[in-house]
Amino acid sequence: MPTVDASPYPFTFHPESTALLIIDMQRDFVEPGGFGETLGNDVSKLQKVIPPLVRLLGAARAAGLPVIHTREGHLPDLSDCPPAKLNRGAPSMRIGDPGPKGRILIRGEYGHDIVDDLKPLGDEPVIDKPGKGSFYATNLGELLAEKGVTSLIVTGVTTEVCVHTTVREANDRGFECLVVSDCVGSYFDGFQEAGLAMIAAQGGIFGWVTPSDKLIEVM
Ligand code: TIU
Repeated sequence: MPTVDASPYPFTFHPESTALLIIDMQRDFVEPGGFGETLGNDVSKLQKVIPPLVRLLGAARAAGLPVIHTREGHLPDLSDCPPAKLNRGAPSMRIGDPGPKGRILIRGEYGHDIVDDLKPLGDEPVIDKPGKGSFYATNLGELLAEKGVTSLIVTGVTTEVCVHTTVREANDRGFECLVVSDCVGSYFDGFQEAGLAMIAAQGGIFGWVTPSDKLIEVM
């Protein structure tokens, strides 16, 4: 069985029960003029995730692992966006407002879609989610059960928000999670470091962490 050098100890996985999960690699988070920037973030910080993630995605496809993409966003009428999310803080634009890449964080808009470099193939499921977690109000749990997946290779953005929420949800559902350190990204350097440390601390309380080169070598 493939084993990857990881923190806090090596991660062993069965290729037939492991999927690559790519969380929210949307223009709205990684490009100017989207949701991330409206919240006051420097979106260029997330762009460095793309090249290693392109390599990892290629390796996963070549190895035949299922690949699942997620997108955070809302219905055009905002009926799935709780007021607590819509009205929070003082962003420069709110969810649903017209931005340069379409309505902010709305399904079907250009800005809501996945960046070109990581475009899903036709047979790769894309899970649309209204929340930070990938399991909340989605069919991800059922999809993974159908595919017999019990381990997740977790990538995407942002480390301390949607990646962490998803990894925590996955843990409570019994999945083993390997988080790929250079394939997840944060707008905040301190959160990136702490977010990764939290996953592997306490004997791997939420899972394992490894850089992409070690994983690609094993794949
Ligand atoms: N703001 C932020 O860091 N993240 C989000 O709002 N969503 C995701 O992480 N995808």
